[in-house]
Amino acid sequence: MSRLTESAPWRALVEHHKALQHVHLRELFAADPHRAEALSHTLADTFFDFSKHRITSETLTLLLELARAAQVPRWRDRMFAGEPINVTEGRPVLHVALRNRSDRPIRVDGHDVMPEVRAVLDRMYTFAEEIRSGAGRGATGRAFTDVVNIGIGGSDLGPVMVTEALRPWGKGGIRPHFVSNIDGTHLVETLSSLDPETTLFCVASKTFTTIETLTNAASARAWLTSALGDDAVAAHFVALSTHAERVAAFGIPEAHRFGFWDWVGGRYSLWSAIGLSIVLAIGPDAFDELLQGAYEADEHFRTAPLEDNVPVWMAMIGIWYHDFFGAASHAILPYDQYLHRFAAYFQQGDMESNGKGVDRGGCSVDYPTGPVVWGEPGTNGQHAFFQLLHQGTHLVPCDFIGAIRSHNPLGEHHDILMANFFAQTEALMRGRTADEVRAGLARRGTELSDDAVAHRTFPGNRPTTTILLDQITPRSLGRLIALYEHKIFVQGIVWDINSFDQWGVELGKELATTILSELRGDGGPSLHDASTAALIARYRTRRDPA
Ligand code: G6Q
Repeated sequence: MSRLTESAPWRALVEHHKALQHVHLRELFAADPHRAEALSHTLADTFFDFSKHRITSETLTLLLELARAAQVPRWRDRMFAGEPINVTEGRPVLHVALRNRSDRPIRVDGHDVMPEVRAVLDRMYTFAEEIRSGAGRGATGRAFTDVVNIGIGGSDLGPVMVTEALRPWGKGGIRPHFVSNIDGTHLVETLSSLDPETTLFCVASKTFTTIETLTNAASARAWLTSALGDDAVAAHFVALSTHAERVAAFGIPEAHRFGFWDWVGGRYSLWSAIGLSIVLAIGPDAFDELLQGAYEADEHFRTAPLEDNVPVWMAMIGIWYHDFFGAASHAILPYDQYLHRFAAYFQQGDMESNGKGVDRGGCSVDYPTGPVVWGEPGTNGQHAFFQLLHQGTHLVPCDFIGAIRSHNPLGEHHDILMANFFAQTEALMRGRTADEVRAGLARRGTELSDDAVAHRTFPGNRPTTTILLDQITPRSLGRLIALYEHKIFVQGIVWDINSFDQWGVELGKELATTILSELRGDGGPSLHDASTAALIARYRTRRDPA
C-alpha cells in the first residue's frame, strides 16, 4: 500500500464515498436551496458551477485535506520559485514565467529569467509586426500572406487550438496553417493552395531533432527552393527552438531563431516562441491579452486559499471521481465552435502529464492516476456519444464550456445552442424516473409496458462542471487554459507523480528509428516478435514488387 492510500484523508474519503455513492444529486439540491450559490466561483468574467457534482461540504473539506496532506501549496510555491520539480529531468517547470506580467523576478539557479523572457517576446512582436504590416517581405519582394507552422505534439497543438479559438482576432492577419503529421499528405495538401513567394514557414521544435518535423521542414524547404532558389530559405524560414546549432545546420540564420528554455515543457509551450504563429495570426496586442489572462489565472492559483481556488477544486473533484468512483475518463465539451480543438489540446496536456504509473520515488502506484480525456464541441456530441453519457454503464464527469455572447450572432442560433448547453447538464443531473416517463406518456394518452418504460428512463446523477464565459476573448481563453494547466498540476502532486516528463513519447521516437533503418534496407537482423516481423516483411515486399 502506498503512503497516499494509507493516509488519513484518503481513508476518510473511502468511508465518505461509501456513504455518498448512492445519494442522488436531486436529493442534494432538494436538501439545500443555496447549493448552486455555495458551490460556484466567479473569476473575472468566467463563472464556474460545481454544484452538479456528487459532493457536499464534507466532501470538499476531505478533498482539501487530501490536497494539504499532499503539500499542494508547497509544491505550487516550489514551481513558481523555479525549483527543479521535474524530478526525472532535473529541471524547473516555469511556463508561468512566460506570462509573468509583474516585476517579480523568477530565478533559475539564482539567475532571473524574466529579462530573457521579455527580450524574446519583444523580438517576436517586432518580427510579427514587420510581417503583418508587409514591411518584412519574401525573397521576391512580395508581402507574406500565409504562415505554415511545422511542428508536432506540444509544438503544434497549442498554436492550432488558440488560432482556431481566436479566429475573430485573425481577420486580416497572416493566415495560419499547421503541418504536423509525417504522412506526406498533410504537407502536400497544405502547400497545394499556397504560393511560395508569399509563404513563411515556422519550424517549431524545442529539440530540433523530431523526425516528423525535420522531415516536413526539409520537404517544405525543397518546395520553396524549387520555386525560388536556395537563397530564399533565409527569408522564408524561421525556427522556434532551444537548439541554436541544429537550427543553423538546417540553414536558418540566428536572426530568424526565436529561442526558449529547457524549463518550458512542450505541452506548456504555446506561451513561448512556439506561439509565434499565433502572434502572426492575431497580432501582438491580442497575444499580450492571452498572456494577461493566463497571468491572472496564475495569480489566482498562487494566492487564493485552497477553499476558493478554482483549479484546486477542478483537480480535487476530478480525483474524487477517478479514484473513489472509479471513473476512467473525463469529457471536455465546449459549446463553442471556435473551441473545437480545446479537448484535443487538453487530451495531450492531461494525458501526457498524468498518464504515469510510478510515483516520484519510482514505485508503482496502487491507485488510478490520469484519466482518459476526450471530447467534441456541442451540440455535435449530443447526436453522437451523449447516449452513453446519459444511459451507459460508465460514469463520465464532464466539463461543459460555453459563452454568453457569440462572435457570430445569427438569428436564434446562439439561444438554441445555449438552450442545449443548459438542458444537457440538467438532464445529466436529474435523469428521468420511470414515474416521470409514465406521466409524460399519460399526458399524450399512451401507456407502455414496464420494460418499454425501462428503456426510456435515465438514471441521472451524472456529474458536470459548467464553465460559463461572457465571451471567448484572448484574455478569457488565456485564463481558461492556465486554469486547466494548474488543475493538471494539482492532480499530479496529489498522485505523487511527475507530470512534466514524457518517456512514452520518447519511446515512440526511439522505436520508429530502428524500424525505419530496416525499411530502408540497412537494418541489422530482425529482433522483432513474429507479428511485427511479418508485418514489416509484408510491407517491404508489397511496397517494392519485383
Ligand atoms: C510535449 C511533448 C511532445 C513534444 C513533441 C515535439 O510535452 O514533449 O509532444 O512537444 O514531441 O517535440 P519537439 O518540440 O522537440 O519537436
